[in-house]
Amino acid sequence: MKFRDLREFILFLEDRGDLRRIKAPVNWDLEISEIADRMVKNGGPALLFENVSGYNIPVAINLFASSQRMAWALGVESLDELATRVKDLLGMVQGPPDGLVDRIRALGQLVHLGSFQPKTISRAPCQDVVIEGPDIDLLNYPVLKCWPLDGGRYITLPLVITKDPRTGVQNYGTYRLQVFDHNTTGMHWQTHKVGASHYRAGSEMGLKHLEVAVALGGDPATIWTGSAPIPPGMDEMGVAGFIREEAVEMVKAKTCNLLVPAHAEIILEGYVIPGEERDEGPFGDHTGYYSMEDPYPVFHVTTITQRKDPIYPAVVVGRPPMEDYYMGKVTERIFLPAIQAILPEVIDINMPAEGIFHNLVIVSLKKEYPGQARKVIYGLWGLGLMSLAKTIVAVDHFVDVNDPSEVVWRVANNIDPARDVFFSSGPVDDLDVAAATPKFGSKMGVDATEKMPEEGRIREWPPEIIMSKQVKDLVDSRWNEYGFNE
Ligand SMILES: Cc1cc2nc3c(=O)[nH]c(=O)nc-3n(C[C@H](O)[C@H](O)[C@H](O)COP(=O)(O)O)c2cc1C
Ligand SMILES: [Mn+2]
Repeated sequence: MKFRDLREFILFLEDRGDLRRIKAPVNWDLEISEIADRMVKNGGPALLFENVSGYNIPVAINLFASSQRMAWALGVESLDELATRVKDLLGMVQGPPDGLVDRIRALGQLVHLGSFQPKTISRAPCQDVVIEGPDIDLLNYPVLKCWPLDGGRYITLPLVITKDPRTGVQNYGTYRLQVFDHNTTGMHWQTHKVGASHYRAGSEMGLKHLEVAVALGGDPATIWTGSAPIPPGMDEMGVAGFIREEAVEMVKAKTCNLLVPAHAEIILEGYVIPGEERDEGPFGDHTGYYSMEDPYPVFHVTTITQRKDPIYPAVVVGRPPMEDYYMGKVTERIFLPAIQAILPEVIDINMPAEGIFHNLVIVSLKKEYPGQARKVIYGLWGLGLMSLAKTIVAVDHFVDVNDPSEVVWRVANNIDPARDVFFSSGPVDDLDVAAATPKFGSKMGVDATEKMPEEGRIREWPPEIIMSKQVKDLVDSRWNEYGFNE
């Protein structure tokens, strides 16, 4: 299960009966969005719209919109396989391997890692056609308008590539692009994202232009890395290579000094000018609310390269769960071992769809000393984009964080609100709708673990209700006798 590009993945999904081709004419203006939304909510297949009115370029959507498709996209049948590989890798990096067998395995992995580094090739399908000057028109692509109050049409699944002007290291991020006209778009990298930090560094250094390339399509693991908060300075393409167990092939962009994925469908090349900003929005966002107008940099497209017959990839976000939930869930699974490397008492984490990642995090931990749940909550608030988490709820290790019924039952029972709910403040997501001011606001920690005497609960914790094994066995053995199975 290795995909060179988007079309191989599409054919694979079709082969598995998990992709539908729609030949009926459909409109880019809200209609595709409504169809895609219904399909995600009903567990439907990936969609390839082959007849978008006014266009001869098909639109692929919902490619990642289920746990199974997301796993396949990353080359595995189940995400656990990938999480285990990440765990092994981290174990190897962290501590010295124990026995000889471990040592050989670790060595093998390291050698392997080398071969997963991106490779630069000189001729690439994404550059089969080169479009320049007056021929550039972003509206030649079936860019979607997703929701009625949207301020325009948005490119929703781009891989935005920039280079840190201080270090030269490339970053890849999925930041939507509002199409302003034939050759400019908004560049919606939010404050806490790596693209925005490159932009601020470029401004400080007095750069006239910050080069930007945007890849649409590519192999699915590469596309996904754009949505993952890979630590800055770590090359996403190395991560994609590790996931696919095969190096990602890159090619030098035609007109800027950036490497782009060779097997993408379409590449937009251009730049942003530090200081030049324009209102972007409104946009029906993954919060389930519109994000209203806000100034963001303007992306000037100077060259487009593409395949001869490109496929245009898109997602629609809105009230959860939607496609981005499944993309983010992988991040949660893959980053868990990394979090455990720093907070070893953490057992599991769940960011439920309704909490759209930054609103609600549920974490279970093996508590051994007083205050440990708070240590974990504060620890998470110090980790990368976890710093944006508005509410973190901590439960004991035996609680299944993925079972909302159990979580609500335990939390509601276990907390003495004045003692166990505590507040802090810090950076909040640009998309937060509640904070009084943008970007800064309050946070809530909920310690729903069973309390120790030192934590202020001096009464003994009551036993949980569990029927005795003797009686269970008795009832099992007499079940038919009661007449229930007749
Ligand atoms: C479908 C989708 C759309 C997204 N749109 C945006 C966006 O417009 N702006 C943004 O800052 N982050 C957006 N994100 C989240 C970022 O891609 C994510 O935070 C990622 O870590 C950014 O890359 P970076 O860590 O290199 O900055 C989106 C994620 C997904 C899955
Ligand atoms: Mn990144």
